Amino acid sequence: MKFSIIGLPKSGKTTIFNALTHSVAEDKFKKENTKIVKVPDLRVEFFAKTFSSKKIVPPEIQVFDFQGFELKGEVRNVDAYVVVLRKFENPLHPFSGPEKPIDQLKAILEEMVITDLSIVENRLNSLKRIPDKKAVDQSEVKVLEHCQTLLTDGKLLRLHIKELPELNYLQGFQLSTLKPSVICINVSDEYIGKYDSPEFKNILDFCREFHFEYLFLPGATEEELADLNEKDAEEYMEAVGIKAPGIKKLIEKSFNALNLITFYTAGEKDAHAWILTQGSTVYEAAGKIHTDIQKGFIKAEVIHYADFLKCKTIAEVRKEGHFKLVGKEYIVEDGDYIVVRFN
Ligand SMILES: Nc1nc2c(ncn2[C@@H]2O[C@H](COP(=O)(O)OP(=O)(O)OP(=O)(O)O)[C@@H](O)[C@H]2O)c(=O)[nH]1
Ligand SMILES: [Mg+2]
Repeated sequence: MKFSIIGLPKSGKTTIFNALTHSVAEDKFKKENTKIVKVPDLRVEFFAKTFSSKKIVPPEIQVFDFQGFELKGEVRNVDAYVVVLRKFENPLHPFSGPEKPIDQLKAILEEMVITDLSIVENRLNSLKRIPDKKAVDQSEVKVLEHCQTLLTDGKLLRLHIKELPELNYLQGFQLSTLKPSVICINVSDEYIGKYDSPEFKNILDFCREFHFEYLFLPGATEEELADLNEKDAEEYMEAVGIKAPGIKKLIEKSFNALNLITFYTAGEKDAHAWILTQGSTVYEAAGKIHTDIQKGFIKAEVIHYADFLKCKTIAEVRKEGHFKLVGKEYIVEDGDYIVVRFN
């Protein structure tokens, strides 16, 4: 899973990148930062303990942070965006964008629409230049023309194109308005605990109307928190009035935006968390583990984490009858522990 942190220049992208990735000494002026974030996951730790696994493999996401604001190349080559909106004063680092978060978001979305429209129109033009009309897939042309109409009307493709055949045609283009975005309002500490104040009402209404996941994050404070040990972090959080590090919430929201769930495999060798799209079958899950396991799939044994928690050992789980023997079509649930039987 890959995420790009985007936002207008000096909105606090690198600050949030540092908080998220626990990098303390990042150079704020580097053009591009990237890091793998191991997502904290209590369930994989539980499975590791239960199976005395030698190694833990938590879910991983790759995060990118770019200087300034451009929707070019690598920036777009991701599964989702974290869109940072600035709501803090910093006279040393003045901001040239609009003061209100909602206007920043509208400017960013407008840029996404324009970029997507030019990609779609370029593709349409190159298809039109092909002399042999029979060589052109007319279904693709139809899908692109539909996108062109939507984008010309300023619409976000994500809210209008949801069916597989259409989505398949658009897969390779990295269209920004087709990707989920998590809106992250980067606030100064004075706003902590005041997120329901009237001045945020319009941005929150906007996020709800357009189905964006959103959250508030005091970026500078979160960056400092990431640098502290657990005890100091707790004291600091209490002092500023934060219940839990916002970064965990950011990951949660990103998972929601992408409809992701986690399933687990575990044994002596390792306890492994795997990321999967909600609604996937156990057959697809097997493919994540290994193509050979998918090819030879016979049945799978499934136990939900919650049942495991009640029983503690696998023998007890079996005794209590929490084991489900399922076929290829079983839809994996978030928190399932899976053993694939294959030949
Ligand atoms: N007071 C305050 N300052 C912040 C906050 N977040 C970031 N800053 C400061 O604002 C300045 C810009 O933050 P960056 O994280 O570098 O912003 P950026 O979006 O990465 O900027 P570019 O990469 O140049 O586009 C830095 O000096 C940060 O320390 C915040 O929540 N509160
Ligand atoms: Mg930066």
